[in-house]
Amino acid sequence: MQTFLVTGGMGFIGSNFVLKACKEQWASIINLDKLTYASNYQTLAELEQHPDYTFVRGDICDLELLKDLLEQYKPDAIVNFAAESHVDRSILHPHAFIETNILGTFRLLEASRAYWEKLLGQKRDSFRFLQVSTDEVYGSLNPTDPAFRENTPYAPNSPYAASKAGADHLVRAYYHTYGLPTLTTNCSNNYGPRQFPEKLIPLMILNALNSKPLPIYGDGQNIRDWLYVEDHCDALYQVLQHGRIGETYNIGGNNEQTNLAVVNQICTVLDQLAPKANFQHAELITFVKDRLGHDRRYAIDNSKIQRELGWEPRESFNSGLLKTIQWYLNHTDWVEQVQSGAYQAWIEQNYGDRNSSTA
Ligand code: NAD
Ligand code: TDX
Repeated sequence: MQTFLVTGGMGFIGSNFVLKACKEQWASIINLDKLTYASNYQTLAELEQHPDYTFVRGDICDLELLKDLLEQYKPDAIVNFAAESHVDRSILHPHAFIETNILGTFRLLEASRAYWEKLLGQKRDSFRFLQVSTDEVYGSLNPTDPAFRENTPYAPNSPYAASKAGADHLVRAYYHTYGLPTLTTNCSNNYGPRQFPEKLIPLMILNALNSKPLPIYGDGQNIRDWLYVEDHCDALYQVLQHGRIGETYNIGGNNEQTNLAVVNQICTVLDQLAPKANFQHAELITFVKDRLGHDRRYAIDNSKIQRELGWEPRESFNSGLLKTIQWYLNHTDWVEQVQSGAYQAWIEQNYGDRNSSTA
């Protein structure tokens, strides 16, 4: 069996990838994660005794640690999920985004290059460095613009997007300059189990369950393309196995939705699964001040990954959203853990004074 060094595997997408990798025996996993606010150690508690899983707490900015881990575990691939990932936080406090997303990726590339250059034969030929990136690097689309393709010029608009773009450029440079066998994926908005409830879908589910306002930025007409997280993980595995080195693959759900439509759909499902006696959940919708520099629309053209690797999204938005809501309803312990005092304090500090009006 192969060995993958996964970074950020205690976060949302990384943890879903690690679980799938262990369940479907894709590889032995070494999970390197700093355990920031966005991670929850309990997320992968079920793997603690798994023979193919090792957790290491650490920072991708720590070059010596990276070199030691590569020497010790001799992975066949590195899958870089580790990142600061929340756009609103990047607007308020960009520093950590530059550190982890740019400097951390740079250090990981440096360690990977030193390791890969010493490999021999088949192990060297088959080694891969996979950079897990985002559609936000391409900037914002107008309603009639064609969807992002792999050759769409980068035009990041938020500090988060700019930091991911910087990292992607470094990955590209390490392929072109040193021949490091890299792959880059640019994926649209993921949803599913284990997402930290600062992101739209889990935030709205948990606020609605707790009868709290559902804050919609601006007019609610911003469009995102939503992909179920397990479909994303399958795509990443296909790219690792069969992607052409040095290439970029866009990954999306063919599922453009306005934010208001997404939140209304969550409310409709919750009216069925967890009805309130006196009101319907949609009555909690509250329009609030818009995000600074809020990108209007993202859309992904999936044709390259579909054509070359035969991947396409499988989960429909209706069933994926239902599964996601059910997961949050069935995992109240996990929810309580992530809704700790520190998280609540951050929300109060940053959004407590937001101007708002009830819809
Ligand atoms: P997340 O915030 O849920 O998880 C990030 C994980 O990285 C956390 O476990 C955190 O502890 C860890 N981490 C942060 N800084 C670290 C560091 N310096 N060293 C080691 N670990 C560190 O993020 P996510 O939503 O799971 O996103 C994972 C990756 O996928 C990111 O690179 C993100 O840019 C990308 N992506 C996310 C989406 C999405 O919709 N969530 C879409 C496309 C791409
Ligand atoms: O309370 C909210 N109200 C609201 O209207 C929140 C948290 C979000 N929104 C809007 C902003 C966006 O238009 O919903 C949309 C989705 O917001 P987020 O969940 O914060 O995601 P987004 O900013 O689109 O970025 C996400 O997708 C791409 C991930 O967080 C990134 O890591 C990923 O790269």
